[in-house]
Amino acid sequence: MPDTTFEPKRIVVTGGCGFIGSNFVHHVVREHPGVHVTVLDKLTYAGNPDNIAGLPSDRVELVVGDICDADLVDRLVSETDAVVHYAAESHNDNSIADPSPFLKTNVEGTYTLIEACRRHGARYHHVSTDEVYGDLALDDPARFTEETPYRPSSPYSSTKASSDLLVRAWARTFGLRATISNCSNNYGPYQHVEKFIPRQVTNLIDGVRPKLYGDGRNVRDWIHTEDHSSAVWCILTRGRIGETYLIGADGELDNITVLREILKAFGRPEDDFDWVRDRPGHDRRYAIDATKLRRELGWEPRRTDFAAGLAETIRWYRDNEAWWRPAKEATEARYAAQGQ
Ligand code: NAD
Ligand code: TDX
Repeated sequence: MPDTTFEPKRIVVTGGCGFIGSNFVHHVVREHPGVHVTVLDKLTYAGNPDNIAGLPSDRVELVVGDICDADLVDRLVSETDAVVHYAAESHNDNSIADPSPFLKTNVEGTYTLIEACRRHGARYHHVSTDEVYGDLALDDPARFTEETPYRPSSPYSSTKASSDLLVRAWARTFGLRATISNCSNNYGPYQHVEKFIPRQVTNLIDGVRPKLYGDGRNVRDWIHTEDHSSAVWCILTRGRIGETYLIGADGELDNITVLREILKAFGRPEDDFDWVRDRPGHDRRYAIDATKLRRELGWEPRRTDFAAGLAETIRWYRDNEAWWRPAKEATEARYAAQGQ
């Protein structure tokens, strides 16, 4: 275990009105009382200020703006101890339909942030994805580790990989005080209805059949977003500068198994769904080996009962229709245009 701890008093959280970033903001407010959070968020279709509504105004400030706005970013970074960077275009299907905002936000946005952090000597944590490693075969005993070569498949994952490489280069060349984490698939409340689990749950609430891509056997390694947040805090405060840590909770499941679990929760027969057009370049399997994070920093996930976490998430979508309803129609129209 490291014997030095970084204790930030002020942090900037980019993308703090999105799914995972807002969970992190709640986590910090709840678990770390001395810390002030400035959220920088552009409020794209995926950002919703309601995600952080009700948090104490002396602890959390929302700045609506773009991470590509160098002047704004410079000012905010000059006033903070650390930046935790979640803001991104995050959805693979959207990146196939139009890659351009992914390049702008994920690559140029990261560049803008790390330039400001190097100017002001701020600590920087970069939130990334296991998708930078490409995919594994279903029968491959291997899992991703920090040593796995980068081999991204989609426009989304290639822009995330690009941003990771910028951070590595800035750490080595300019001494940027950076860490990187690559996490597996998150689930939980406040996830946009374009993503797999919320899409199927809200379809079923609407009496619409769920939609499964390909043969349904693609494997994702699920982690509750609360466990992702505790891992990011752990790396921010105790991780070694310049290091990458993989985050995962041993949650491998194929899509059809997850879908059948959701159908069961709605009392629907297990084949009550539609097969739809597969995603081009669809990654087969993701699997994380989080040994480094567990051994070196002593982190452990707590929300490892997937069935319980899924039931709670379904309940949240049933109870919070006003939150997801405004995005549902446009999302489904987009999918329909793509034959999905
Ligand atoms: P999300 O799409 O729910 O939220 C993204 C947030 O970023 C939104 O609030 C949006 O308004 C904001 N944003 C987008 N472009 C911006 C810009 N140019 N300037 C400022 N703000 C901007 O995403 P998410 O699922 O919460 O993912 C958050 C981060 O975690 C991303 O970096 C993603 O790559 C990473 N990640 C996600 C998963 C997952 O399962 N969803 C897994 C591993 C890593
Ligand atoms: O309707 C659907 N039907 C379906 O079968 C949708 C929306 C998805 N799928 C499949 C595709 C994937 O195999 O479900 C799986 C999960 O899909 P997504 O929710 O789109 O997630 P994924 O592409 O795995 O990427 C997610 O995890 C890694 C996040 O969106 C990324 O931001 C993160 O980096």
